[in-house]
Amino acid sequence: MTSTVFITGATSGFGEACARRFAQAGWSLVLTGRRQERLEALCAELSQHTEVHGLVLDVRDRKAMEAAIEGLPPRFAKLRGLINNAGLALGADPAPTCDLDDWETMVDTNIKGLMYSTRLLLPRLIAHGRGATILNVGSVAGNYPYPGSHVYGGTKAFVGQFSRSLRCDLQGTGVRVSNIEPGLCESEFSLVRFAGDQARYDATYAGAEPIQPQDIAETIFWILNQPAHININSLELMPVSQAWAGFSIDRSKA
Ligand code: NDP
Ligand code: 8X3
Repeated sequence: MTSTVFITGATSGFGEACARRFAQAGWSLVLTGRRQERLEALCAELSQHTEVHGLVLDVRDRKAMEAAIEGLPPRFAKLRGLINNAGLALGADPAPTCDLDDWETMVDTNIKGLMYSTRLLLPRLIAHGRGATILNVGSVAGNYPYPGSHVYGGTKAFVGQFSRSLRCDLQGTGVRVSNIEPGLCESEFSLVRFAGDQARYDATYAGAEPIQPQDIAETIFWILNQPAHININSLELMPVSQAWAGFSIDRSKA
């Protein structure tokens, strides 16, 4: 039977690269995203190689998520993979001056959206059983703080702990849960974070040889294709150019 993977946020970056990687291997795809034109173009392209079902969806909209998932054609009754990828960071200003609406949007997308897709699709993953995988896209920001990471880092810390907790509840079902925690990767992520500021985007990646979306897709593909008795709990990856910066000390009291 053909394997099916459900990918949230497939209109760019990691999600799009995953869609291409899994299509190349013959998996059927359910692809989601808000930008309809991009989603339709990707679905049209990949449907020349495999079966593709597109859902124009905002993961923050619980009712729309419920309706779309309930309305999936019967051939998607079983899923071998769920890639919870849709997410974003908004801004990197210090906590006292940043925008509370941005904080709310990050929580609604990175935490609540991921909760909705997970809970609503769990029965279909359990129906597949052994070898099925929930792959959550966390971040190094969920493991280590940096100035301006505040709520974004908090949402990704949620993803890490939620992933580990889910494993406990899914023990015995055969369904695996993995969390990848990438560092600096080049994608529209930084354009979204800096509100379309191309100069800040360029400065983020300049000279750093960042990880590319295709690298992440290859890692995710490897995780989902591990033997069914192995669960990759978490996998943290950075470009070689990136490392930790150490503690900072306020010496203004001197
Ligand atoms: P992109 O901005 O390229 O992709 C983000 C994807 O998420 C898009 O397809 C976007 O689609 C979708 N998305 C965002 N908000 C929503 C929403 N409300 N409803 C549905 N889809 C949504 O960034 P990346 O590919 O880099 O990011 C993917 C994931 O990886 C995110 O969770 C991010 O936090 C994480 N990550 C990124 C890193 C990086 O350095 N790039 C490093 C570590 C983790 P659309 O706008 O069409 O809805
Ligand atoms: C994205 C990586 O370092 O910009 O999650 O937070 S970082």
